[in-house]
Amino acid sequence: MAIKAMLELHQFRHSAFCLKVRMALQAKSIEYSAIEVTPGIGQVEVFRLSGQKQVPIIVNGNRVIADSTEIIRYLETQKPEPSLIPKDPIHAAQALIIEDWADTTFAKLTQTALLQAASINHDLQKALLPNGMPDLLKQAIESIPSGFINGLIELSPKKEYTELIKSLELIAKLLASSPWLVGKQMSIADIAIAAQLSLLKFPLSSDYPLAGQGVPGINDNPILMDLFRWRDKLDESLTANQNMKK
Ligand SMILES: N[C@@H](CCC(=O)N[C@@H](CS)C(=O)NCC(=O)O)C(=O)O
Repeated sequence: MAIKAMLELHQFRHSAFCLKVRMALQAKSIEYSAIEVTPGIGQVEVFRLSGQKQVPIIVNGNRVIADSTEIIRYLETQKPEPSLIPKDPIHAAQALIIEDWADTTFAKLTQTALLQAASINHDLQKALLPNGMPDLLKQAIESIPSGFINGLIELSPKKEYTELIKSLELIAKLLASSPWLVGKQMSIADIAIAAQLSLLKFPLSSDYPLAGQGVPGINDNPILMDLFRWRDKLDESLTANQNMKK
């Protein structure tokens, strides 16, 4: 195994892509230290390290990798077991297609739903702000009128909501007869979908006051309860994995 002394994960703690990488690290029982990046100024260091400004990035000795998919591919080479990209080539193709859909089309829908919920719920807005942000700045953001944020993100709520529900129902169907989206074990597909689901209902492992919060009409939708239960179970098993290691 070629994981150096302590692998660093540079992240925004509420980013689904960063959660996806944390889940992969937990699944593989790789110890890491999480470095919280301040949006804006903190991204200068991310850029210096990786040549681009987005998180997550990981730093393993002198290797720096950006992008959650690339990071997981890299982790597979450094610690192949348990494998998150199935060995069977057909299963691998299915898992990577689902992962790509989760990171793009599905991510856009979950992000929009969360932004929309936060735009009318100041508590949720406040909970999403980075930990290290000065109180004065937090207060300024809290006082931005909701309508202003709504205007900025140009929502077409009805269409996106319908599309989101349709996608969630399809995922629930895939999981109705198996705990895994592809094959007989957890893969990158499960992790990518579960990470995006967390924007709709934050897992209990999230910090207070975000734990359990989410998008009204979705996080409390009875039709979707099994889906969120699946996500919670996955989250719990990975958290237990991480605790055992310590
Ligand atoms: N394709 C990337 C997406 C990463 C991404 O969108 N990161 C967001 C946080 S969720 C980010 O860094 N946004 C800040 C920015 O774009 O300046 C991945 O899979 O890691």
